Amino acid sequence: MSFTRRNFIMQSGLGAASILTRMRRAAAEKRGDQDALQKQLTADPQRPQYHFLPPANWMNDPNGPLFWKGSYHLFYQHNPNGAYWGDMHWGHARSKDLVHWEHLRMALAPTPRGPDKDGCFSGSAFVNDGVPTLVYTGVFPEVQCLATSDDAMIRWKKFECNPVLDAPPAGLQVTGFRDPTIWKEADSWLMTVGSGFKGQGGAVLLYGSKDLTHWTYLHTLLTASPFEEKTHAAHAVRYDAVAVGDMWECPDFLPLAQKHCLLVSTQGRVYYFTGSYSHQKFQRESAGLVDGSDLYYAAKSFLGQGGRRILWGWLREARTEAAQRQAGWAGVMSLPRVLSLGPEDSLQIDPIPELRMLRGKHFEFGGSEVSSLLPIEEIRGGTVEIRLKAELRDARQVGLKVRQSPDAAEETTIAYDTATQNLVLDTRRSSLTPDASRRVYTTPLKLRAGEPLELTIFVDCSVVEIFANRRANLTGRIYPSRLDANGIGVIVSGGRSRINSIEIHEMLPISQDRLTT
Ligand code: DQQ
Repeated sequence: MSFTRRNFIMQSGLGAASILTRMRRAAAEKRGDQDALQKQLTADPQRPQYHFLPPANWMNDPNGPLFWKGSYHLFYQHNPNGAYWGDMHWGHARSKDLVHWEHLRMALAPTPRGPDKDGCFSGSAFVNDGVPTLVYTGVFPEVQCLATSDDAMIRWKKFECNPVLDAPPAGLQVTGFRDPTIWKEADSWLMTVGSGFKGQGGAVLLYGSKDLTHWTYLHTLLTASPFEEKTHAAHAVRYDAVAVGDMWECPDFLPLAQKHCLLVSTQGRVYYFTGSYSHQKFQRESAGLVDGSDLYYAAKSFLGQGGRRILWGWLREARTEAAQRQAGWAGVMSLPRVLSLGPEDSLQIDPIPELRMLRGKHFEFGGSEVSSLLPIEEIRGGTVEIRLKAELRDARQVGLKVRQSPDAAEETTIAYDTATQNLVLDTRRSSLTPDASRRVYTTPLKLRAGEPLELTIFVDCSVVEIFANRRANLTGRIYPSRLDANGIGVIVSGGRSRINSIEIHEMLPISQDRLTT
């Protein structure tokens, strides 16, 4: 007998009326839960106002960003069941301006008994002969799959012969095999897959294909080398390949000016390698960090309107898992960052100029010497963009306090430390609640003699994103408990500094209800 609702009712021995009543009640409860959750999210002061978020629940990696037929598409790893990692789906949203978003139906969900039955993990989007196509990883075991859609990109159909790659290359003992990226060169398709070798480090595997369905393993595009500081613990009780750097996740390979750039995520950080690429071989020449914080991960780029290379990253939470579940949401998308090639083939990173459309009330001053804390009374707020340009002079530290309560019981400090040549984000006093982590984040920033410090800081409720001198980034999460923790001030210690200019803009929300759309 087939399993229909009618058969189920007949077999269960319960009266049809009573079963239907129960089903209706369950549906109503679910609707009620959703309404209650939406109300909770709308009223949550920690929920960012101008960063992209899913409507509720868990989000991690950005997946398959694509500019197609006049719209920006963003997919992301999403658990629709709660604010915790698991049951990986691909959430989907669309935007005309990279700032305001419209949530769309889920793009990918695990297919029972399919190669992605245990989750649709990270991957990429590309266009094949006019057809938008996704490539992603199915897990247990890790395999690579395809899905396509029509122009609207709303309904995705999985390729019936999935998986197109059902195992890592024969003879290679790899630590993982996931997060594919596909692009075309002449009449061949190329695909990178994140991988690595136990005890040796991460690797990116390169494959080639003529038809997207039959793939040949070519060679490693790059393997780890002594640049990466590794804490090799292949013998540890619980060996974690990503934690020790033996597995490179989410590789992204992109042309940048006359060079190429490879991004990989491992050991909680996103690394970049720039170098030369020809005949399917990559020669790394320069390397660095995309962001100094381990709260920024799984970065993924795409080609935007006007040929700009735009990067998304996942911002993790920095509070307990219990607090995340209770909040009903976890994970934020970074602001979109524009990549370009800087001096000595370093990666130059700027916030997208489109964010300026969110600027509201504004305040600026400049040209004063400062040697202590200078509170800025004219403007306060938990959603601001701050631009500071300062000559360091003989100061030890120059920077800002943000989200400061009037009694300074809660405050977050962002500073450049001239002695250590580090950019510092100090969240030890950011929150009085015990759920929030209290840490000092640092990243190296060497200023040339006489070079002014140039900070652009975005504060958005619980998010802080810092861009320094176009070559250092630091991201943090803060959870001030007090609604009056909104003060801003310039801070100079250990000497005097000249503040050439400071500009503060209130940032407008991208939706009326913190639900993004
Ligand atoms: N997250 C995905 C994986 C990827 C990892 C699973 C990186 O595909 O390797 O949610 O955060």
